Amino acid sequence: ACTTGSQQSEAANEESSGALSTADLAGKTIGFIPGVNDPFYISMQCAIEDAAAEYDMEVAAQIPGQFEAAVQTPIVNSMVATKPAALLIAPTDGKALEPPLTQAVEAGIPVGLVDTTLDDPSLAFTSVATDNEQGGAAAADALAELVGNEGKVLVIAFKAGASTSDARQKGFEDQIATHEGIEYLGAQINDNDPAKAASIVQAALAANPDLTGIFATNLFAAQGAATGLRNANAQGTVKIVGFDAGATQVEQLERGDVQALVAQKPSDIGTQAVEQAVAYLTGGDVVAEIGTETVVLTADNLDSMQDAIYKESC
Ligand code: T6T
Repeated sequence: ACTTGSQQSEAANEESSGALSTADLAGKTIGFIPGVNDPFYISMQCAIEDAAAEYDMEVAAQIPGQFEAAVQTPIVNSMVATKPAALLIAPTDGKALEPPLTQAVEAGIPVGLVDTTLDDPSLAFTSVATDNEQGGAAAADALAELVGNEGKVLVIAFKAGASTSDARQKGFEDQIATHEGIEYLGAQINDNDPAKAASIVQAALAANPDLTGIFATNLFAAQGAATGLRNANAQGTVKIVGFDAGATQVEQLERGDVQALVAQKPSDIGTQAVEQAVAYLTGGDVVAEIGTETVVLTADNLDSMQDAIYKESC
C-alpha cells in the first residue's frame, strides 16, 4: 500500500500518543463537575451534553451542593475513580483544587477547566472562560454612568479564592479608580449566599446613606443585593450592576430593582470545552486558553436579548 509521508507520521503519532479516532469516542464518557447547581452551570451542562452527543459520547455530571472546595474535592476523587475519558471542571478555588486535579491527571484523565481556573492552569489541556476582568471593568463603567459619577459604591464578591470572583473584583476596582467622582467602599464577601448579600447591602446602606451603587459579582450576589435594597425600600434609588442572567435576576431587571446585568455565554463555554476535549483525545490541535464573550443586558435591550438568559433546565 502506498502511504504518504504525512499519513505515515500521523499513524506513528497515533500509536505513540494513544490518540483515538472520532469513531472510537462513541460510548466514552466526559465527566463534568460544575461549581454548584445554578442556571449558569445548567446552561453549560446542556451545551456539553449536546456537543458530546455529536460524537455519541455520554456526559456524567456530579454537582457540588455548595460552591466550596471542601465539597468539590471528594467529588473530583470519586469522579476520577470512574475513569472518564476526560474531565471538565469549574474549580471552586484556584489553589485548593490543584492537588486533586493533579491526581486526576496522574491517573491518566485529561482535565479541561471551564469558567473558573487554577492559579497555575498548566495541568489542564484547555481553559475556557469569560474574560472576567474585562467583565468587571465593563460593570464599573456601567455603574459609574448609572450613578452619574458620584457617591459611594460597593462590591459584593461572591467567593474569595474563586478565580472568577477575584478577577471580576479586580477588573471593577481598576476601572472604578478612573471615575474620579466615585468613592469606592471596598468589597465584601457573601460566600455565594443570597441572604448574606442582602444583609451586607442593608448594613452598608445603614452605615452609608449616600451609597449610590453596587456591583454584585455573580448570580446569587446580585439576586441577594436586589432583595436587600427592596427590604430597605431603596430599590431603584441605589443602582445595581449584576453579573449573570438567571431568570430571577432578569425579573429583578424588569422590575427596576437591578439596572444592568453582565451576561456570560455559558453555552459557548460548554461547547468549546467539548470541542477541545475531542481535539485532545483525537490528537488534534488543542487551544490552551479560550475566552468567551459577555453582553450587557438592560431593561431597554432585554426584548432583543432573550437568548442571553440562562436556562433553568435543558
Ligand atoms: O457567575 C457564575 C460563574 O461564572 C462563577 O464562577 C460562579 O457563579 C456563577 O455560577 C453564577 O452563580
